[in-house]
Amino acid sequence: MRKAFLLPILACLFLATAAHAATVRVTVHNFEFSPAVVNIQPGDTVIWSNIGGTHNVASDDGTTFSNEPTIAPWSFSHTFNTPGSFPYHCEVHPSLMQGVVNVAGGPPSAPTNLQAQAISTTAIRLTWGNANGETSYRIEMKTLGGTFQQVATADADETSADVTGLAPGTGYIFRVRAENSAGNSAFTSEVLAATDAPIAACVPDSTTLCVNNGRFQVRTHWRSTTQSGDATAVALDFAPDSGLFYFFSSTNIEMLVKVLNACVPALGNKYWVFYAATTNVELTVTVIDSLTGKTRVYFNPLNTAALPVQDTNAFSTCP
Ligand SMILES: [Cu+2]
Repeated sequence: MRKAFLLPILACLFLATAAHAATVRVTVHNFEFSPAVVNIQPGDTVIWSNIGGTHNVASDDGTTFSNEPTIAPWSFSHTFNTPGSFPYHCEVHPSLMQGVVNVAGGPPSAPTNLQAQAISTTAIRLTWGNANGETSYRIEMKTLGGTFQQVATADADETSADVTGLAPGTGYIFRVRAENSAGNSAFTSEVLAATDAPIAACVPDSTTLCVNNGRFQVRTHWRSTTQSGDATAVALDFAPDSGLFYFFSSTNIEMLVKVLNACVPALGNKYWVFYAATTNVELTVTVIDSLTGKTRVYFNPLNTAALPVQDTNAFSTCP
């Protein structure tokens, strides 16, 4: 009795699956795939039809599907049984002709191109490129030298979020991933951004350099495995765009920093921040434009040889 009962159910399931499978057509001509983005269910088939020119289709992973470049007309089909995102291109015109087949049911693809920008003294706006197949986004933040924690979420197809309640003039590191019931995408690359500082004149003191006619305030915080502190500033009267810092002893300079006026079109109309540090302790360098409050923060992790920084995109606050 039990076997006789099961068979019709299996037959019904099979019929339901087969009946569900769809066919989607993509036209190949004018150096494009139309539509370039196709969203399908597992078991669906995509048919590409070339109606003009010599082209092919080749999955970016090099294995899932491809045909040979051939002059029109031709058709090529592939049935997608595995959930996932399958970008592809024409091997004859790889930079012009790109498409993607998104097969539902798997984890989403990762969001792309994460950007972060201060919108106030306490908030940073994140933007990213939309993922595929997500039901939500998870937004994580860490303080410099801290560990990532979730600070916000965003709904499917949202591509921005404001993180609020932050400290002024302070750097934070962000990353975002897409999620759905089947799993999570990879995280975006990590992005560092700083909130604006309150607008105030730069006042030099033992830990504050005021460079470039006193417009830019520079402070450095350091941390070793056993100690930490604010670096001691050494102003250079004869070189007012530049300054030095020491951490442990005035006999032992650790850093040279300078802020340069490149406010001419040929140089990009920016203020530049350059520094070099002869150390492997943790460093947080904070540069504030006292006229606008715009803040740039640079971070070197503990036990890492500090790389030189030549940030020619530091401040778009000319003149
Ligand atoms: Cu082509």
